[in-house]
Amino acid sequence: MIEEIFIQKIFENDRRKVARAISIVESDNENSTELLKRIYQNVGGAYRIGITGPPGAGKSTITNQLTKLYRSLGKTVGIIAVDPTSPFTGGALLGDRIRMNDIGNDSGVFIRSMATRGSLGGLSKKANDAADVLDVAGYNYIIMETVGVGQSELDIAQAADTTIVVLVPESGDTVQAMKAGLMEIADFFVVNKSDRPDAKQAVTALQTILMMRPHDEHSWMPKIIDTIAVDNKGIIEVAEEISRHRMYLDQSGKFLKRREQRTKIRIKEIVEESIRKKLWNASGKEALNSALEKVILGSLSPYHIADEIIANFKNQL
Ligand SMILES: Nc1nc2c(ncn2[C@@H]2O[C@H](COP(=O)(O)OP(=O)(O)OP(=O)(O)O)[C@@H](O)[C@H]2O)c(=O)[nH]1
Ligand SMILES: [Mg+2]
Repeated sequence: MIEEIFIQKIFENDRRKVARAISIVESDNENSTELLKRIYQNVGGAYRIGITGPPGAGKSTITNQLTKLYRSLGKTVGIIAVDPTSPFTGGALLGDRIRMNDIGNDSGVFIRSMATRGSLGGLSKKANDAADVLDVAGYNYIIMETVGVGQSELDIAQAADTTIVVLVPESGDTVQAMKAGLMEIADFFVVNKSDRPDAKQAVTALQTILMMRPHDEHSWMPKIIDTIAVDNKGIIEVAEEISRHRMYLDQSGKFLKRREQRTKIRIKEIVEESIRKKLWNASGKEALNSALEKVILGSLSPYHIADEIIANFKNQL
């Protein structure tokens, strides 16, 4: 049972209550469902930015600089970092941690990290739920940083209004990005670490790949922006491109379509998570374990057992 005063405090952006609310949604229990239902009427004010890319590309550095830029414009920023090695979790080098501190102590910034370790399923659901909490707390921008490696991480990055893919000039990075499915989800690219020698070639190579993709004059063409995030170079251009993309979404009517699509995926995710949890409750697990021997000895196939478990599950519904 969640008290009304608690919900009100979240809407007022009471930091401790917001932190508590995120812990509740991370726990993913009945309280979490109740909380998310009750705040939902206020969701939708924040603009969501997904930042993804290979490990160490500079995603956190860009997030940090972008946040400082938005703060200087009077905007507030909520950050969700899904990455166990991220500086936001304190797992990084001292230098990175110091850089994070200068935004971490700002009352207009809320940083939350979520570990991928140990939470295989539902990560994307939890990250989106946490984003809803920050949204209703009134943050203008929500930045979601994920390492672009697994499907779950891609789902998170894609659940944004604008998705940025960060690459570095190293040869092969672009090829890797293509393999990881990063090319399809990018609204624009950032080639960070442009202080490195091969930066120009990397941008050209990326441009060539993008030109080969089918497009016409009406479709959105992802731009490539080179940055040196450590020196705060190119960050204004990143912010401008976010605004340009936002305007494009608004004017083309794609903004609502995108949110519609996102909502659809999200509902499916919630339903699937809920079924999965119910399915493997105590009786589901027991049925599975007690049937194993018969399957190993060959008297029943795994499909027989699966049918039985599903039939049991239907009866419980
Ligand atoms: N030379 C150079 N180094 C940079 C630049 N931007 C970031 N770095 C450094 O690259 C390292 C990784 O930066 P992060 O911002 O932590 O990268 P990340 O993508 O968030 O890393 P993970 O979250 O661990 O995947 C740090 O040591 C940064 O200081 C840049 O433009 N040039
Ligand atoms: Mg990081």
